[in-house]
Amino acid sequence: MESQDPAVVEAVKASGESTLEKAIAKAKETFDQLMNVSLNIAVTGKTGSGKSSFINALRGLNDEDDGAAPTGVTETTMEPTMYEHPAVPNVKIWDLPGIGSPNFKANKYLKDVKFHTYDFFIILNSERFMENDVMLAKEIKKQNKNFYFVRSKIENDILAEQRKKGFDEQNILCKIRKDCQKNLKELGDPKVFLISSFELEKYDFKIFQNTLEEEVPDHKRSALQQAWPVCSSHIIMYLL
Ligand SMILES: Nc1nc2c(ncn2[C@@H]2O[C@H](COP(=O)(O)OP(=O)(O)O)[C@@H](O)[C@H]2O)c(=O)[nH]1
Ligand SMILES: [Mg+2]
Repeated sequence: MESQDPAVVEAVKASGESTLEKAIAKAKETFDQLMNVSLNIAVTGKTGSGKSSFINALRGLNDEDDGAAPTGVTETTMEPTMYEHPAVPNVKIWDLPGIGSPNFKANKYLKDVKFHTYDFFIILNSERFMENDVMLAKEIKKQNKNFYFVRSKIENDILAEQRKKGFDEQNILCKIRKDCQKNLKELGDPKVFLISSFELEKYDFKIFQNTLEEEVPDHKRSALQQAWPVCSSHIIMYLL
């Protein structure tokens, strides 16, 4: 199975093996090991956007339950805190402090929360698209990583709009979704989910859960490609 493709020849050379078969075997071993390691997902966004409440919802906990992430109307998350995903092994969800509070000013935030150490991100936003969302998305893109965009507290938007004449829930949801997508188009074009951590049966919460569970292998693969430059995409292609 010798390939003439210069990129493959180069990748075999970089692997330190003499043949493509051996390079694939070595890549597979490392790949299997790495697929068993953790995927670190950081939940980030503005302070008070609902990050900790969202993580509790993902873990099937109420905010007051033992072991739940502290939530509240004042700043409660003072350092990155890890929670295991309840259904997917090796997935760690990190509850990050909020960006933009006096304790975590935007200009120092990335360093303070060790932003570069996570593999995948969820940006949570509870209102209009803001400058800090752009900054976070750009930073994730710069690191060649990916994120989902979650627009939270969506039931509040519905409640406010209900007071207007000609209210149409689907219309409002569609408008918010399109606005998020428009703002994110140049910033990685991520999947957008509209959720309420208080009404999990409504909106996109279930879709979010399913998407995350289905896409964990993809996210691990991308993390692997970031972490292991020798394993070029040409070799990985043979493994999948
Ligand atoms: N209406 C509404 N309030 C929410 C929702 N999620 C969180 N909150 C409230 O928003 C406030 C901040 O939530 P928290 O999870 O602590 O935000 P964090 O600072 O991003 O971690 C708390 O009072 C929560 O109860 C939601 O989906 N809908
Ligand atoms: Mg919090």
